[in-house]
Order: sequence, then structure tokens, then C-alpha cells
Amino acid sequence: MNEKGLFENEVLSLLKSAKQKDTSYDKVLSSMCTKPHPIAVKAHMQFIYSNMGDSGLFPGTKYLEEEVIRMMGDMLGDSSACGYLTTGGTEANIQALRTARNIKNKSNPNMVVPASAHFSFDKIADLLGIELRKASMDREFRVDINSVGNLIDKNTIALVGIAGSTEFGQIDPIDKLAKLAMSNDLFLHIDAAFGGFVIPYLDKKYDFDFSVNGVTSITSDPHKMGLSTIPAGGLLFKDEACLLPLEIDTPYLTIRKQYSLAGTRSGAAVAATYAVMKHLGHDGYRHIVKNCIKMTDMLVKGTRKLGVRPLIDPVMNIVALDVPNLDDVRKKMRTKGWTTSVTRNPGAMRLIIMPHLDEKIIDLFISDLELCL
Ligand code: 0PR
Repeated sequence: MNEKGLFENEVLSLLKSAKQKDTSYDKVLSSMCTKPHPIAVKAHMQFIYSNMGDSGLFPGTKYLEEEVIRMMGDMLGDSSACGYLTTGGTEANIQALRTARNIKNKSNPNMVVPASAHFSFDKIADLLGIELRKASMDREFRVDINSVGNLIDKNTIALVGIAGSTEFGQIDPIDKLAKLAMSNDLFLHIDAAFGGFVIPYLDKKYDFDFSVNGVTSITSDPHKMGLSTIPAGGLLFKDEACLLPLEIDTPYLTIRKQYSLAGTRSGAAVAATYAVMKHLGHDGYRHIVKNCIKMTDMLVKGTRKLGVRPLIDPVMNIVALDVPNLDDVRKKMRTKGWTTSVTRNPGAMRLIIMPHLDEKIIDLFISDLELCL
């Protein structure tokens, strides 16, 4: 670090040159995050020093968090659900499984997740000492329920279902998982980190949330399709008793107990989430999802004309395209400024159609893809 401080304009110019190296979202089709809604940015700045880790100092922000959890519960089939805003899907998944492990209290615990599960579950296995059992998928990339059943044994503590899988945007058969979970007395955690703000607003109805008997917890992230600022993940439990194993005494704070994994925690992201949810309402989110689905349909229609098919008909705004010479085509698309991603098995071009895109950019993507093929 320099001995003497720099002038503000010098620092700002350093920031500017760093920012110029960052990718603007204009041609990014690989990200589950997007530009936050302007009202979220305003709220974020207004609450920039609120710390939810010592929420007794910030009862106003704490109230906003309670309201967010109530609104998210309403979105996810139970407005009396409880929980808190995490740093993201990873923390929410960790905490859900931590509760399950501590309540079940087995000596060699294991969890059964779909092979499509996000890599946060590999972190969980390592951190929490829970053996990770990966169930195979059916042809449509949903978890195979027989495979899940075969992996359950006396040391299983939890099943995990994905509602909006990272690679394919697919929704597991949550109702069938719930039956299995209930008949084996297991936790059922739903990872809807991406899908939580999408699935309720799709034309087709899916049973994926607390309305399904047997679902014990849900991850749903406002900093993805919720259009909030980072860091805003969400963890909801059906039963308040699920928060108890996460509680820790905090004798010298203004609150007596804390159940988050993070200590100091952004109140700014809480206020941002409250602001954008209040401002958009169900109608606003429905409109955003509708627009993303319209662009997704356009994209698939356009690429089909080029002879490039999706591996499955998209369920939401995530597409896995079966592009020939994938690596080569992606490299060429990169030189034209496009950021795309890949699926693992089978390898395909993975595209996420976020609200920062528009129909013109989708048209441009299709014509550039045609050139690169
Ligand atoms: N669960 C699911 C289903 C996810 O897709 C993700 C993240 C998580 C959990 C973990 O969430 P956090 O990253 O908030 O902890 N899925 C994306 C991924 O890892 C996140 C992402 C976001 C990736 C923006 C790229 C990017 O530019 O692929």
C-alpha cells in the first residue's frame, strides 16, 4: 500500500480503468446474475452500513428482512415460512443441510442429490462431513426417482431436489421426492436458487415449493432472477424449529442469538431485495419472466433454423444447445464478444436468457452463431 493517500480523483480513475476491464452484461449469456433493478440500487446505497449481524442496532432493516421472508414465503407456497437472507445459494444450501445433519444426528450421514446438483453440494459434503450420493438423471435431465430410492439407507438424512437446475434449467419431480422423503422420514431440501423467482411465473404450473407436503426447506436467490443486488440469497424453512440447530449465543451483541452462517451481513442487500419485491410485485416478476421466456423461444426457433437443436425443450430461460464443434464455435463467438457457457454431460452450449438481454441482441446472437458454425 502507498504511504500517502491518493486524491479522490486519482482513486476514481484507478477504479475506472479496472471497471473498463470488466465485461458489461450486454453480450453475456452465461450468467445467472444480472443488472439489479434501479430501485434495488437506490435502496442498497441508502442502507449501505446496516449490518444484519448485529440487527439490534438496525431494527428498521430487520423489519425489512422479515417482510422479504414473508413475501418470499408467499411466492413459495407458505407465507408463514421462516428464514433469512444469506450471502447466496451456497450459504443457503449449506445451512439447510447443516440443520438436517444436526437434527438427524446420525454417525455417518449421507445425502442424496441429483447428478445435476450445483457444486455447492460438493462443498457441503466436505464442510459438513456428509457423504454425497449422486442419483442419475432421466433423459430429460430430471432426477431418476428409482435411482434416488436405491441410494437411500439407514444413514440418509436428506434428499435434495432441484427446481431450475444450473445447467439445464430443469425441474425435478418434487412431488415424488416428497413422497420418498416422507416415507423414509428424511429432510427434503429444494434448491430453487435460480428457479425460485421464475417457476411461480411460468404459464405451466409446477409443484415445487412448500405447497408440496414433505418439502422442508427452499433456497431461492433474490440476486439471481429476483433482480436484487449481490449478496442476496434466501433460505426458507417450513418449520421454525429448523432454525434452532443453527442458533448460536451472541452474548456481547445487541441480539442474544444469531442463526446465519455469515456474522457481519449486508443490510444493504436486504433493503434492495425489499425495494425491488415491493416495487415489482407478482405482476412485475410475471412480466419479466414472460419477457425472458419470449426471448428464449425466439432463440430456440432461430437456432433450429440453423439446424441446431436444444437438448431438451427449455423449461425456463436456460437453454442447452447441441452445437457441433462446440469448443471451436464458442471460441469464435468469443471473438465476436459473446460469453457463453457449457454443460458437463453431455457437453452443449449453455445459455441463460437474463433480463439484461433484449430481442435485438438475441437476433444478433443467432446471426453471429450462423457465421461461426
Ligand atoms: N444452486 C443453484 C441451482 C445454482 O445455480 C447456484 C449458482 C447456486 C446454488 C449457488 O449460488 P451462489 O453462487 O449464489 O452461491 N449458479 C451459478 C453458477 O455457479 C451462479 C452464477 C452466477 C454463475 C453468475 C456465473 C455467473 O456469472 O453457475
